[in-house]
Amino acid sequence: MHSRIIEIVRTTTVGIVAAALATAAGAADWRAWNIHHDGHPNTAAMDRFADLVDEATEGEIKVEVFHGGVLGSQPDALEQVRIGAIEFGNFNLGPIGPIVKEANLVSLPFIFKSVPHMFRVLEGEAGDIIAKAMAEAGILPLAWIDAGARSFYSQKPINTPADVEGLKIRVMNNDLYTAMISAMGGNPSPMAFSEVQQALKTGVVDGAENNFPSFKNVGHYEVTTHYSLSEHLIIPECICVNTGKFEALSPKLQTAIKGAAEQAALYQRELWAVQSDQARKDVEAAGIMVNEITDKTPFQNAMNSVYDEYLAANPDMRRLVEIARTTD
Ligand code: GTR
Repeated sequence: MHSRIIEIVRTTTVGIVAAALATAAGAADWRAWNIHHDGHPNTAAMDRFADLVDEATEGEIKVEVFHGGVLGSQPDALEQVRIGAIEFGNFNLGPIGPIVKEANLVSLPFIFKSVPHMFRVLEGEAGDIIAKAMAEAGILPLAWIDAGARSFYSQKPINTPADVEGLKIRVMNNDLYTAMISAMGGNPSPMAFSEVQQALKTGVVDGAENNFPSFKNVGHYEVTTHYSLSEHLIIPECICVNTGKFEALSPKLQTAIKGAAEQAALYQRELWAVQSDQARKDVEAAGIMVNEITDKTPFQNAMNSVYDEYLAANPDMRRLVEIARTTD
């Protein structure tokens, strides 16, 4: 081979090997899954998280956030984080319940009195139990974030459980939600989040349930007319990481990443407070009729059979329920 070509090949090879070694020994590119699009508070918070990780680890860990669920549906992404194919995720605890039983505490309808009550429970013993079980399953929660309360929306107002009777309602992937809808006489339809808008539009389902920012961000308000404040579920979310990859990091990097997640979570909670009010105003301005439900007792009573059956089948969950109920 001509000596100049040999030289180019040699230096290029040295360059590639050096770059590979640098990545192995130094900076690592980690991926984060986010289901939301621009304009949702969690999208801004996940972008902030990536910046904070970069800063706190001095560029040793670079996070690329993939928004809009492009890396897969939530159940798929959960599996990918468990096996470490994706490192981080902004997950809702609802779809974690089928994998980590303890996480199901938050999926029991009306278990929390308010969002602050939910955070007090998570910040106490119950939160520790849930976090430990999630970490053992490979999805370690670094920080809890706000997702407000979920309410029903449909083409008619819902004021009592009888109004749900006969309606086909989309739910997230968790047997507790199918039981919840069935207990009101409705037909539950578990479905990926990305399919709900079309399903509402074409009448494949009659309604769904979510918080105001999600209702607005993915255009569900464009294909429904009424949002009824049942607030039947207050489900927290997390910024989570693959347990094995996180634990393989130096203690210094672990502290840096945990700190970044905690700061991003505080930012998310601030954004949430402002943007969920704004989302409500925006959908009302677009014509959505929002109705208060003054007496939620009939909904709560309809859930007695859901609790009875769930706790009979899962007696070990009684303790977590007891902790939540006795937390002020
Ligand atoms: C949103 C939540 C998402 C997803 C979605 C759904 O409020 O932030 O993680 O769970 O609801 O209904 O599938």
